[in-house]
Amino acid sequence: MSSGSKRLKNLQICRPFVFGNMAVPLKEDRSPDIPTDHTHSWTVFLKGVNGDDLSSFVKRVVFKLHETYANSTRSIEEPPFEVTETGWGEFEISIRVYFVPEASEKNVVMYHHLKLHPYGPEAEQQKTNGATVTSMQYDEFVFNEPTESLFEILTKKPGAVLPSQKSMLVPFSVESENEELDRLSDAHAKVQANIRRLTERIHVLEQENAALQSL
Ligand code: SLL
Repeated sequence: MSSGSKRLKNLQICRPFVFGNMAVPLKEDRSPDIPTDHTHSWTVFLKGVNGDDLSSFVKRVVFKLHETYANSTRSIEEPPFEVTETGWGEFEISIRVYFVPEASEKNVVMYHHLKLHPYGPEAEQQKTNGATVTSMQYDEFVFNEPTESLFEILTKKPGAVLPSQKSMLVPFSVESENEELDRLSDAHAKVQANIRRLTERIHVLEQENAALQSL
């Protein structure tokens, strides 16, 4: 094993991020290069929270667009991890994140439904104003028992760790995870038993009801 690829036991380290899109309706003064059926300009993105740079541990982000787009698989190798396009329709975008090799982490995929049209209580108002639509969500990369190299990258590089992020170092162990799994399967068994009991009860009541109906 090369140095740094050893894993740190009983440790979990998280990094927050947001992903989603913003969109604006195209105006009258649109570029003549934009196809006439296109109605919006949009950007789909994945980025750190509070301006955090993810590129110390994110190697590449692959955005998979609808196949109506030319070269629908867009691989972005450096920040900003985003794709800007114009179009007419909403669709699901897959966002696959590849980590630096030192991390020895599998890639992860998220799905984002591209939003072009205002939604929610103020939708009509926003539509009239041609307001920017934003649809995004918060999530966290969770690294269980990270490699020493990844830990180094996430905590030791200048500017890589904010004091508040120290609280994101929480104990993790295979044992505590197994205990959690035991608790979950106990709970599952109890719920199943309850469902069985209630199903039988319903069955009895239905039979009683049928008997009454036939009187
Ligand atoms: C819909 N199911 O019908 C969706 C598909 C596809 C949107 C939306 C392509 C632009 C172009 C474009 O906007 N596709 O490359 O010409 O709403």
